[in-house]
Amino acid sequence: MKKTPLLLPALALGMAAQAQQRPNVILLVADDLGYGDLSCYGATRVSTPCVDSLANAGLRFTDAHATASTSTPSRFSLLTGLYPFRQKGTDVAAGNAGMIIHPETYTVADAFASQGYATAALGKWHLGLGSRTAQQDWNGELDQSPRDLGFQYHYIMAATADRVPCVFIENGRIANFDPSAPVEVSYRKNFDGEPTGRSNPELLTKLRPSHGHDQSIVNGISRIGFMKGGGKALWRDEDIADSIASHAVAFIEAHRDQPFFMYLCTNDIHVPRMPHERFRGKSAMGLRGEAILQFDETVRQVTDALRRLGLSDNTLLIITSDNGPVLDDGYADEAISLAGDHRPGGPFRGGKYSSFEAGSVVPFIVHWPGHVRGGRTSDALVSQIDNVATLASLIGAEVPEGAAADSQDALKTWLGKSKKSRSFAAKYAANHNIVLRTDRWKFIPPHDGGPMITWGPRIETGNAPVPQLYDMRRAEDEQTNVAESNPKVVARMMDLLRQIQPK
Ligand code: NG6
Ligand code: CA
Repeated sequence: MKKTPLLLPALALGMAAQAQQRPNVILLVADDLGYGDLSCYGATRVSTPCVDSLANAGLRFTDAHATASTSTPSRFSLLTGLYPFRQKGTDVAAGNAGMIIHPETYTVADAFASQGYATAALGKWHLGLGSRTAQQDWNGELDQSPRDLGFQYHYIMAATADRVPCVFIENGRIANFDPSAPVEVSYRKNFDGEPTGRSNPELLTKLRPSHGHDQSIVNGISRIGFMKGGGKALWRDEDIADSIASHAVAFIEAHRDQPFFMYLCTNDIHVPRMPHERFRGKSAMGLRGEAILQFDETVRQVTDALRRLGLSDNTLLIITSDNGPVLDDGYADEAISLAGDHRPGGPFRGGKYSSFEAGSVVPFIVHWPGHVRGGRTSDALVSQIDNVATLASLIGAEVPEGAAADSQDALKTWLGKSKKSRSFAAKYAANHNIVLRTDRWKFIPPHDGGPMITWGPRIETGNAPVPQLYDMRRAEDEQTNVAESNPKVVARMMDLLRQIQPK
């Protein structure tokens, strides 16, 4: 239970005035947007003018890390300040997973709520809903939701666009609920008479799967998992970005006079990539490029609203991604054939899921006029694990003893007032290997399994039977394993791994 202190009226008044000046915070998290996918990070085959202008007026980090190379574990850390391997069941969640962050766990939203902020989660959620897996009452009120984690408002997708249920959830209930079409969800078996991508490929009018994604069909696209019903509540993929942006803008408008924290997660550029018709034909890279353009436009819609409401100067905006890029992630959207020489992971090796750097090195831009000096880059090593302690520090929230245990206050570095790196960044690959980065080194402990992902995406796993050590100061491409000539560094890394992952 959070306690509200009793305040003397005069004091309360003073605090209210002060409250007006406290900065709003928007944590804008893209999905699967790679280090090399923005033009401010070197992309040339796609242009992201809005993000670029924020980078130009803010601070752009070149060595920023997610804690995982997939979404659920990465977001778990971002919100809790705990590494994903601290808790069982933080892997990529099904659309009917129970809520993965437990209500008693301290979150970044709790920090903001404790300081009188209005808090919201919008867009991609992918951290489970309801107290029990597969037991949700989708047609009533969910018994656990982001409201139990400090978010006073939410308008979210339960999981991902490629997973059922294909509806938005607003404050614990299906948004635009259609009583004539109750929703049923299963990740075990289909509902009688419902078509699937596998049995009814003729109904796949918009996209076909390249691997997996052959179960329930919604909007001419087959998904992972089975669902029935939904009616008018079902989303149209082409409208997802606009729905998220318009709800974000509405939230900003409603809270223009009160400090707010918004965890704003786009669906772009995750699969199925089906951007709005107005982006069609606008990118030489096809649907994946168009989804990047759409992401940039979402950023524009949000920053335009801030400007219109006079809130730009008093809003700290962070733009980042949950994990690295993938081209073919299960739909035949020509992402590979149209990529040309575009390198979605920038100079880094691997991609989403991988132990190599492209899996978890992410764009990271901090924009706050008057507080963060513009036009600069920082090569300090930063990690999203520090989000909770850093934002708590920004707003003067006290993190309770033992909470957010892996998170450290990196505020000076995030605001560009210091170049100090984190001592290390630990990262959880999709195969559960925990890999380490320091300013100088990348370490991948030995791991079973082949060098390539076998179930679809053409991405290197990073697996090797021997320890891998790369000197990141000399090359970002993780090609020359120097483990044998640096046994002491390897021993130090193994030691560090033992320390952060108590048996
Ligand atoms: C994989 C999906 C992929 C994507 C990923 C999660 C298949 C074959 N592939 O299992 O399409 O949904 O999970 O992505 O099912 S994430 O960015 O949300 O972590
Ligand atoms: Ca992702």
